[in-house]
Amino acid sequence: MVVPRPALIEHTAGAPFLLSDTARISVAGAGAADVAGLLAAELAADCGRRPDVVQEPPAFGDIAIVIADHEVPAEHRAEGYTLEVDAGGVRIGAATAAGAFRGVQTLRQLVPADCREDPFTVSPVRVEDHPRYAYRGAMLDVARHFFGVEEVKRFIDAIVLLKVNHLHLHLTDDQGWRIEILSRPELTAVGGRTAVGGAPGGFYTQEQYRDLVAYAAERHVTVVPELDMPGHVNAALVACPELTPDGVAPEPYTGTDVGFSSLLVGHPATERFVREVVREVAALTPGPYLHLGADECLATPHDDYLRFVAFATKEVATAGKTAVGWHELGRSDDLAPGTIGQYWDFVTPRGTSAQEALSFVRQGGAVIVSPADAAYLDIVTAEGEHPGLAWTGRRTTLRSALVWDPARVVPGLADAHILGVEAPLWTETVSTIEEVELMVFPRLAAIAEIGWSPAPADTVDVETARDLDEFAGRLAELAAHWDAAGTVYRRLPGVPWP
Ligand code: TNX
Repeated sequence: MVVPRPALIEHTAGAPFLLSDTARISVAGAGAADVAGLLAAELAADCGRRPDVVQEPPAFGDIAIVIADHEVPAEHRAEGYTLEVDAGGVRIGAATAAGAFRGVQTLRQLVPADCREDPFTVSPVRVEDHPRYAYRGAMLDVARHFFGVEEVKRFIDAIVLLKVNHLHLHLTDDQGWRIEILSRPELTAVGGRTAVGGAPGGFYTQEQYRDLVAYAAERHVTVVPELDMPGHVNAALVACPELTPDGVAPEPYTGTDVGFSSLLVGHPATERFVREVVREVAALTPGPYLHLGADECLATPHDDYLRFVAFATKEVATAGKTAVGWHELGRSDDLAPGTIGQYWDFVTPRGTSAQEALSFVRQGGAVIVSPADAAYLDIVTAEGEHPGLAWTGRRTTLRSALVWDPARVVPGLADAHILGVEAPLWTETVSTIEEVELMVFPRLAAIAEIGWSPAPADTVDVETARDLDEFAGRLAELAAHWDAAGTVYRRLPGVPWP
């Protein structure tokens, strides 16, 4: 029954709802018709029937989508919704189109996966739901291996079912530059050609990228573009040799090491480069965030690193966006105010990572929590598995992905300063979209549950709060929908898979 677990779900008495051939989707309120159009398309794809969308009050047996402020309490308006199912019909109430769209995802999961049966029924239920965190993200590394627009759209289709609302695209790295920059066509013409292990490169033209961002936005997903700097820049240096100390381009890189490349800090050509790429990507981005990476800068001297991130986060602010960076960015106490940190160290912090994460809060920002030993979806689930990396030193099982809590990772970092959670998929070893899905599902469902479902009570330990067996039961029901949609997932042990 529904992943992520809703804040409140009540199975009510009475006869089930039956979707007849004459059922319609009745809409009221701004944005309801668009959400209804997506639901109609989903019912057509999943169940082989497309109800008409009508701007009329619902009749017996219709699905109603109503968007109005009073449908949800003020504090849950952004994405909250109610869903009621009984013999008379289905009703989704929300204050925003985003809320209604989240409610539609719950309905899709309540509809039987084998809904081609004529007519299908949905058991009576009442749901009152809203997310714990505003940010629930998935990251796709399109730099190590490239994934085209249609593949990323398919990925978006799969993540929205879990109410994931941010797609972080890791657009640049040593192995490739994937976003067209009009003022520097060589970044993609040269830097876009390569990928790990000699795989075909590729890039998004600005037009393709806009189309992708619009596709995501229609599904209430915000794209967060990442331009990783000052490290992870070999592909940019190959394309723009004026950025190197001697003006000589390095060799293209198709291996999987990290931490060897760096921009030349304080160099006027570097500043011009940062300004241009940040401005163009900001202009392509309707969402509030632009991610600067700034991780693993082992080839950048410490003082240069500090100087660079102060400069670059302010360039992002000047371009009208909020900078985001991996937690190393918190080494600087001179970030643009409000800069967001993304914590990637373990569920139990090591070294200075906790301190670095807290630095974002001191500077008026917040933190996205992505512990590498729980939320990195490229880490193997079993020893010797391929694809996958094993640098964390332990497998990331379904249990490791589920049994932790964002507010119990960094001491002193509570929900008030946590923007949300994100599960990154790095693609050094992942080269097809099927492999992407195999790594992402089902573990993304655990991260989505942590991001959406209510916080466990302070008095309850996290092992007790996250009931793996109960989760596994809901996951198995969800998997029937994955099967129907052709989404690939790994049949991890401990789940009664369909
Ligand atoms: C670390 S943690 C990276 C990436 C790698 C990933 C592989 C972080 C911000 N960067 O460069 O792809 O590990 O798991």
